[in-house]
Amino acid sequence: MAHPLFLSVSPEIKEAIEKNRPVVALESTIISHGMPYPENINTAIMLEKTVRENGAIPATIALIDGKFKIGLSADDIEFMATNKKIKKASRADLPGIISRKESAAVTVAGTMIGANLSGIKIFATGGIGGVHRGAEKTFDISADLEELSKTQVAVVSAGAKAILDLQLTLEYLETKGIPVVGYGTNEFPAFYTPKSGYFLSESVASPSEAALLLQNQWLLPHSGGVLFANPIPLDSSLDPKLIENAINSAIRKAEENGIKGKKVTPFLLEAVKEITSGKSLEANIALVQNNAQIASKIAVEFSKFRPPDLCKN
Ligand code: PSU
Ligand code: MN
Repeated sequence: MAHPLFLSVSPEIKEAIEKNRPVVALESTIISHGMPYPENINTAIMLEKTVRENGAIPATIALIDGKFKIGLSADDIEFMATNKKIKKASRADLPGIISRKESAAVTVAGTMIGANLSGIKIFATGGIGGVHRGAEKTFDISADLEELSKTQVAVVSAGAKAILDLQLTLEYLETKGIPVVGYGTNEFPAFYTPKSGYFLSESVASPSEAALLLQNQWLLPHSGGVLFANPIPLDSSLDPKLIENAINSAIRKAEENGIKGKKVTPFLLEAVKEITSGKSLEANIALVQNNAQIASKIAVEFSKFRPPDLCKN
């Protein structure tokens, strides 16, 4: 594929993609807007290490000086973790930021676009954005959902953040034809806890089963992404009542402060962290690590398929 001029892929990742070796994309909004310093930088470094330990090559993605950088340097990661003014870029923000040669953290949607442009098919994150509680009035629905419907990247998540309306998020995913696949579970996880009470019709039990599902998804016409829902490990999971109360207080606080648009998600995550005395942050770190691990294993299995496999019938 011809690469646009605004795509800059690290030599290690470029070679891995060309040789069909496993690569896992990692996002930068979680560093710049999802976690405080220094937990954010430590998590970003830990995730890259986790991916390597599980047999794949990490590709942390951000916009740096107007280029989609695939594979951040240590300096880039430090910049994303410490710069307080860094923007948060989703699909709609990309052309402007690229044209002005600005830097920005990319959301799940933004990371999917960068990954797909460079040929990376597997991406690990914490939780996707979704339909916010009260969306019937605010229309606040993350562009992550639309992106999942059209960009062929697999997103390994712990479900959608519990600050959202999970039922409406699942309905939206269904309408958009996005496969939501439980990893080792038939219940949609609720980010900080493994259970939401909403059940899934699809699940896989192993990385190879997940990789096969991806192959077949991408042989179908007009298919987009796949959302893998991988529950937080039980020993890191939070008490459901504690987290629900914290979320309700955080939402009230956001309303009182008139928080809107892109600021909603970071504001709620920070407020929940304060209310739970940091417990939500610990859980968040544990679940992304778990997702990075599973994503790497899926990437290893997926890399065993070669283009000829796609043509066999
Ligand atoms: N999950 C987290 N922390 C985060 C996010 C998700 O645990 O910071 C980010 C992701 O980048 C996701 C974004 O794409 O929040 C969704 O933002 P919005 O609701 O504004 O689309
Ligand atoms: Mn939003």
